[in-house]
Amino acid sequence: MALAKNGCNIIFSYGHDDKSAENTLDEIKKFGVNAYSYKIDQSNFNEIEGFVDFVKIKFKTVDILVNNAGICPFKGFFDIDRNLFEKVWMTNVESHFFITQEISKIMIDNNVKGKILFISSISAIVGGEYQAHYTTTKSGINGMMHSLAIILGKHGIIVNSLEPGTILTDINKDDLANDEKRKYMESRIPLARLGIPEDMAGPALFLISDENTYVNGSELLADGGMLVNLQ
Ligand code: RM4
Repeated sequence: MALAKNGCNIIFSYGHDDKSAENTLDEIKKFGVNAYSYKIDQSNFNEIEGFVDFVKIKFKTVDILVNNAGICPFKGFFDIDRNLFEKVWMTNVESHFFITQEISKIMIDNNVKGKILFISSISAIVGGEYQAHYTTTKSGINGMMHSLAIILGKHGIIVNSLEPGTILTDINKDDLANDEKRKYMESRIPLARLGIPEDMAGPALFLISDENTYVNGSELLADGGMLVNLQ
């Protein structure tokens, strides 16, 4: 929404909620920009090519790529089977690797000095008892970002990660429905509240805007102070 508000034409992918996607598309279009949604199971490698082809059909080139898709089915380490691990890995890491490979080719072919932002997480830096699969993927995203900052930096493309803390979205709706857990997470945050998506807009916008001319290969933590709040 922040990108549309700043005049960007948008293509966004979504996983399953058609109604929510339709509402989001309507809201984006109110800013007078071209916008399209595309339904993709980002855990299914075979769907990635179709998404990239759609982008190429709708837009001549791409200036900004935000790799955001991610899932976190909370599960104990010993209860995570291979299917679940692979679904989380494909959605959170592998899909972004290959979508970024294709979109950065479009940027290079059109000589676009673009911006790429990975939505990583505080969970790239710290663990979670029920997130062993998820934290692995968020660290993996940062490792990918570091190398792409070198490889794509040579083409003038800037690549960074944003590391949200505990932000209220569908990803943790069930987990934070537990009052005790929610109160514990809130107690960890000096700003005394969980984040909301709008709190991520400012930091994200900076990293992908023309204002950012030299921050490349960086990880920007946006967690309200949670990580440093030991005592
Ligand atoms: C974040 C962090 C939050 C959790 C989400 C799913 O990285 O761990 O606490 O709610 O993941």
